[in-house]
Amino acid sequence: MAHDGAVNALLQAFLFGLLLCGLSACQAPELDQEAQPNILLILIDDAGYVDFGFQGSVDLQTPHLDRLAEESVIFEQAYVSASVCSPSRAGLLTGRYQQRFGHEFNLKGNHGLPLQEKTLAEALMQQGYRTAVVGKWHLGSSPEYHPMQRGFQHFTGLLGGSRSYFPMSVENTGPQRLQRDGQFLDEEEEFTYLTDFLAAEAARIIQKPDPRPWFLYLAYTAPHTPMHPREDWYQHFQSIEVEGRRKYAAMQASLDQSIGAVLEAVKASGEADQTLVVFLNDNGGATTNHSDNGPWRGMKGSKWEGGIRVPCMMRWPNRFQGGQKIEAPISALDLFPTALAAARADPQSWQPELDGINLLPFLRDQGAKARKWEFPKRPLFWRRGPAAAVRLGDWKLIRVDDQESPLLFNLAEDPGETINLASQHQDHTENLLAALQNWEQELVEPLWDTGQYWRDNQRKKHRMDVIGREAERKLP
Ligand SMILES: [Ca+2]
Repeated sequence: MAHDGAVNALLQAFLFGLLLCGLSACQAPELDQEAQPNILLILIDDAGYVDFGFQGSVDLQTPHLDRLAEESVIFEQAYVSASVCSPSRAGLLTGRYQQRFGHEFNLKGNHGLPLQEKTLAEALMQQGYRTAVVGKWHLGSSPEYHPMQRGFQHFTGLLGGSRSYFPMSVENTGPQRLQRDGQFLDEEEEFTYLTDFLAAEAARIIQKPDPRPWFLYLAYTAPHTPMHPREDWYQHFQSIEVEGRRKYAAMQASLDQSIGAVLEAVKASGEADQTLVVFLNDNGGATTNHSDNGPWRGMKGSKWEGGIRVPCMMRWPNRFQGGQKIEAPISALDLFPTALAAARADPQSWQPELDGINLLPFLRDQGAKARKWEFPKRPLFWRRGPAAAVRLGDWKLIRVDDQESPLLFNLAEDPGETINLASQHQDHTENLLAALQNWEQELVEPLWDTGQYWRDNQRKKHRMDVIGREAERKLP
């Protein structure tokens, strides 16, 4: 009978299992070590480099992120692949230089992340993950680009790039309006402040009973404009005299509190030790939100360090030790292969080929005294229309199409990029320029362009005589 047959099959499988492991050697597997971790990818928007306690801020308060930093590996030279929102996300979620598939510029019109590209969510779904995005999408608002068409099984958030932090009217049916799994929300019913709401939604995903590991891409809009603080935090920071900075401080405090609540939900799930938490900013501090990029030259939109170098940390208690600081340059493009490897897939076998590297072997494992390998020396590239850049080792070259010769800096000696060494070091200039041009051979024409105004803006941003925050802030 069918029932007996099934029992027999089970019994045979059990006996076969006993044979395989041998009675004495059959120990419980190291479940915590071997299980696929949950993956929480937290992306924030337009924050300044030093606008966190753990990055040295003196006027802001980010206690939850500071605690996360103590428990995490800190990447001191982390870069995103673009200095504006949409292409940075396109690189992050595909693990590929976004210029390879024409997503070079910020999003415009009905465009979106090209449909032939596969996202990290699709890759992790193949590995048995349940996948969700909460927050800002900004990779296309037409139906074919909807996150639920791109590997995310669940979506709560906005399709657009920014919006009010307060509830919107039900009459608004644009890409700013919040939706949950394809249905517009009645925002006034659901929340009073967006940054708080995203934490509640994230917690809901984390707490959902489901045996599968989860991947949650939590993309905050904060502290992107508009500058909408919560009133209590705004009152809390009354000692900050500059109005815009006071609002920014309040928005950062809300962001920190929200991330704290999400981390608390992870802890309450009992799976904090087997959850890989990644924290990243999508581009440098913007000129319009009173963010502080600290020691770096330039802001959002530029190839200067202030445009592309961002705070980044990772925590996975079961796998690697917290408190490590990694000095080697890393890229947001490394997070795709790192997540794949964490999920027990082989990043090398992923098609199309990824541009980053799996970071896990370069971190000190729990219990290990030393790292297994040293970071490879590899070039990192950037380009958005008229301005492009490449970094290799301590050297960084910026090429702008209306300047006669490229700019060359030694970041170890001159982290503020104030001394152009191009004429003194023609060898480095030529080598880096050749590397950049080789990389460009592999790229395609941009599928859209944001127009002449932004092209000129790029050119002006990279002039040697545009220096200092006041001058930089005149070029949004
Ligand atoms: Ca941004």
